[in-house]
Amino acid sequence: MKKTILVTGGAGFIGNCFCKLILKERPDWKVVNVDCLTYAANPSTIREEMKDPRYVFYREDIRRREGIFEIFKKERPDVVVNFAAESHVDRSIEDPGLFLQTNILGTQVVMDACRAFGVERFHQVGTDEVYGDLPLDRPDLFFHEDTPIRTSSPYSTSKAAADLLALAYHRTYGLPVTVSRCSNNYGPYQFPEKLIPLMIHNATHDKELPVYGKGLNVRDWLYVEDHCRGILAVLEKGKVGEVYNLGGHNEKSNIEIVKIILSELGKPESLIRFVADRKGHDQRYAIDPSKATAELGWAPTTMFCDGIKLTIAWYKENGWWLDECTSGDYLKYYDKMYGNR
Ligand code: NAD
Ligand code: TDX
Repeated sequence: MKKTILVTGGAGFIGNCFCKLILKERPDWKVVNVDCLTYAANPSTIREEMKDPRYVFYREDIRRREGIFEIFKKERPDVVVNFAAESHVDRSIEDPGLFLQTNILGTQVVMDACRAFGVERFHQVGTDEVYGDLPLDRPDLFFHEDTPIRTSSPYSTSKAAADLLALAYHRTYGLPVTVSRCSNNYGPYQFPEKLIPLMIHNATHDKELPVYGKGLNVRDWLYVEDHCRGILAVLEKGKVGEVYNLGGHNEKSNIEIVKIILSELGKPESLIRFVADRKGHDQRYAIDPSKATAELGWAPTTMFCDGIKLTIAWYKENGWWLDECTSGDYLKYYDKMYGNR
């Protein structure tokens, strides 16, 4: 069936993967990508999609009500998926204000446009970080959809506020909202400020690998395409007003991840440098995805041992993409974050 799907943040890591998936697997759908291209978006990421007649790109900021309403008026989307966000925890610790503006007020603008023009679905892309963290010594505990919201960083707090606002728009105005909360993603096109691409980039250039604290914090890693298939499953089979956790029971400590990357690249562990810990650093994330599996028939398909090889191979073959990301302001960012750590 013909549909127009409007994706915000579609030039970023996960949003672009989602656009690629829709163009490939839903041949009747038109994809409208609205992204203001912050530092986190390398325009080369969307180069291939731009050639597709079913893909339209608008450079617009979700905080700019007038611009967003204009796009809705022109495109009349059936479905809206909100990926656009400031997404890096360390940056939120340095400058919380922008996170509150984009992640909360930007989401409000997009939902107001949905109400004004009418949509079949507004989907909010959320994170497991809204549940806070779990202790390292309780491997029996997991995040469920009804785990209390208990955020640690300005980033996770802004994402929690956006989730709650979306659910409030459902209850108050009847907006057909769904929310997904996913664990840490990895894969091609991730900006090299996040753990996995940063470590691949540094190891490739024989630079030190800065591991926070003792490297014992645990994250639950999911291949980015599995996340995108989960979002599509929520759109097509999920119940309005519901939250779905997406994750693949793939917990690894940061030091394990770093050692896997070094070994895959044939680089020595002497490159590891333990640095000052992140403020308020969450100990462990671990998703229980059983609701998504039972209700949507969704389960991840890429095993970590395969996904990490695919990912490393992609960054090796596409060094030019990383080089584009790490030129210009990246060096200033890197010095500020890691210079005196
Ligand atoms: P990203 O930082 O790679 O991409 C974000 C995109 O949003 C960029 O293209 C950026 O230009 C755009 N953007 C930012 N502010 C904007 C604004 N005001 N107007 C329009 N566009 C704007 O992020 P990502 O890792 O792809 O994350 C996408 C979404 O998924 C986010 O909402 C994030 O909170 C969520 N999420 C991410 C992960 C993860 O592991 N990366 C896990 C769970 C949830
Ligand atoms: O240089 C580093 N050294 C290090 O030890 C960096 C950048 C990170 N780390 C640690 C901190 C975390 O324990 O690695 C872990 C992963 O860090 P990030 O890649 O920054 O991810 P995280 O903070 O877990 O948040 C991510 O997952 C949930 C995404 O950035 C969020 O957007 C998503 O919502």
